[in-house]
Amino acid sequence: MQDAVTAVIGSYDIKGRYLDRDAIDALKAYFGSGTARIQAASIITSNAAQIVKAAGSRLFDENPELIRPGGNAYTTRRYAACLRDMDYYLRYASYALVAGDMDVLNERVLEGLRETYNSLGVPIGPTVRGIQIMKAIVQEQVGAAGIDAVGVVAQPFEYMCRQFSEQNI
Ligand SMILES: CCC1=C(C)/C(=C/C2=NC(=C\c3[nH]c(/C=C4\NC(=O)[C@H](C)[C@H]4CC)c(C)c3CCC(=O)O)/C(CCC(=O)O)=C2C)NC1=O
Repeated sequence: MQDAVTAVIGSYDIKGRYLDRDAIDALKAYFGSGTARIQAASIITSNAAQIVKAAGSRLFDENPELIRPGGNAYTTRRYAACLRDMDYYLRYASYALVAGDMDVLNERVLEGLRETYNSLGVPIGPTVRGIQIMKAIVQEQVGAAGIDAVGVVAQPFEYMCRQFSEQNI
């Protein structure tokens, strides 16, 4: 698992080089947005249950077939599993946000997930949509709190959506 600092140090260590201008700029950007990232993560933490619930309702409003007989989130057990998955995405997004690096998402969330989803018939499209809805809610809350992180908070959500939409995860 890596963060923005260990990522930079790791890549310079491999080359055996001192941190150059590019490295310093990357580190400055990370530390410069550090407080805002942490404040945004704290908003996610405080509102997690509400964010997941609201995103779930919006997702099922848009895709009612998911919770009808034959839908993948039909039955109380699968409905709960779906919301639990949304909660995983939100929690790990908050970690990646603080880390300033997406590695934690690859390592802890995305690896092998597509195979699992395919074998259980969990549809990828609506899953991606659920993550996008959570992104929009978080951006709204972060913006409303006056935190200058509306752009960086999008990154982990967009990363997960992108990885889901590609083949080999
Ligand atoms: C922390 C990393 C992590 C992730 C991401 C994770 C996901 C995950 N989601 C699962 C199931 C599931 N995931 C869903 C999700 C959905 N169905 C839908 O129609 C919606 C589109 C979507 C919600 C947005 C459902 C319904 C199941 C249960 C499927 C089944 O058992 O038939 C399973 C199978 C095992 C289980 O039911 O617990 C895993 C491993 N587990 C992990 O440890």
